[in-house]
Amino acid sequence: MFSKIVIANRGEIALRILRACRELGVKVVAVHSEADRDLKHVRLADESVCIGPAASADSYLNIPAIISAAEVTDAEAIHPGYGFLSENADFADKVKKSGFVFIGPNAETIRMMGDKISAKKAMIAAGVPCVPGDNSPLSDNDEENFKLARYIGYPVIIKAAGGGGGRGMRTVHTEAALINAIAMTKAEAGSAFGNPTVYMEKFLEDPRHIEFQVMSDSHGNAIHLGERDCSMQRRHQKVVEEAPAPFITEAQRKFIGERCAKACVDIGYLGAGTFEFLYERGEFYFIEMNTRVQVEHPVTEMVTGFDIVKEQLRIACGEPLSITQDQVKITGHAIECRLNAEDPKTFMPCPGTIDQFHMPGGPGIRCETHIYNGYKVPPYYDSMIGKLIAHGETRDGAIARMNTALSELIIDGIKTNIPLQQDIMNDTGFAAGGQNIHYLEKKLGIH
Ligand code: MV4
Repeated sequence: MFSKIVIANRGEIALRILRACRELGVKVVAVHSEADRDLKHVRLADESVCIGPAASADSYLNIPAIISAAEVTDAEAIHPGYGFLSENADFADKVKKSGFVFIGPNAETIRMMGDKISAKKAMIAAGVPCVPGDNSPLSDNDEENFKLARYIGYPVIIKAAGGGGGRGMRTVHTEAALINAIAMTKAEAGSAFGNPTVYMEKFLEDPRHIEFQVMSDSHGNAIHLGERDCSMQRRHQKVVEEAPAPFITEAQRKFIGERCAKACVDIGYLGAGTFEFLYERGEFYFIEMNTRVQVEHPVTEMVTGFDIVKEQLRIACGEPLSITQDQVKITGHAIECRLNAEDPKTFMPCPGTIDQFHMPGGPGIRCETHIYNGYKVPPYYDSMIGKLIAHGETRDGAIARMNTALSELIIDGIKTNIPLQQDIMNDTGFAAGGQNIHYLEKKLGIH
């Protein structure tokens, strides 16, 4: 195992990674911005290095500063967490070339998955079902594009190869709108991602968003840890996630999960990863792969009893996977509510000082947060300040525990989305389970 690593992140995930390091006897270097001196994991770390001003571009995205911090502290590896540099192939490259281990897949794998066309091609080759489309860059030939759209069948969606996570896409319902939509998406993609390449897919109108967690080692072994349903979202921000996905059968889980694991072996994947699917009318369609640990990884940990972050560290230092597929058992049901410092009605971020914090507890409750009494939520970063996870024997049991926990949770001094989460936990549609990606926005009156 490593003796010391750098955590190149902040907030709850930095604390989560620190806890995994503690359990494995790994020393921790916290790198932080000038605005983050009082973060909980910075206080708990063995060493800390200030890497720049509050703005992310000058600190958490400052590659030379982070690598210098690893050098001066004599660390062996860098854990990128999620967001920031976690899916930046150039960062993974530079970390390796500087003599450190990047805790994640190889730069080439990150690059391949960052290009949504090459990702799809790799998945088709591995036998993972994808959304119908031709999986190659659209040409400038209008007639060819008309032909392709007619062949796929309207509605179609034009997506930027360099996009993902909801950025750089346009739906097209009629032939009359096609050519302009391609031109507009190309122009936007060129300026937003530095890559004007776009591709076309069948547009699925009311899918669920279901993703499979995988872990793959450097010895040719890969496992899947089942799936999560992340359909409760607003403007591409997930609000509630759960595992397992309601109404997905053991046979479906095995079929898709085994294909994801095989794909990992085929592409030489390393570490934790997520295969994102759209699920409609009983069929799964791959859309993207995330090459990082995800915000919602705890719901998978709660139903499998498996520590994904500790396993990331073991895999990164060359150990084989600590379990085999037949040791993966899904037990009960877990739900995660994201806790945001925001107005529950307008969704405007709401930074400020937390003057009272009470963490809920009891059987099956897990609270992942870095906040404490007197902590000041800075205005410079994402508004997510933590996550509340409830595990129960059944989905209804998990909802009941989440409701109890939300009623115990006190975060005073700032506005939070706790009232929204209580509203969702008491929603009859949510209680029924299996709602699609448009459900929450419709409930909130966004059309
Ligand atoms: C789609 C789609 C429908 N059909 N692709 C949005 C985020 C990005 N990861 C892919 N996204 C979508 N791709 C086809 N062919 C609908 C979405 C989509 C979506 C997907 C997952 C979760 C929330 C979403 C919200 C709006 C649109």
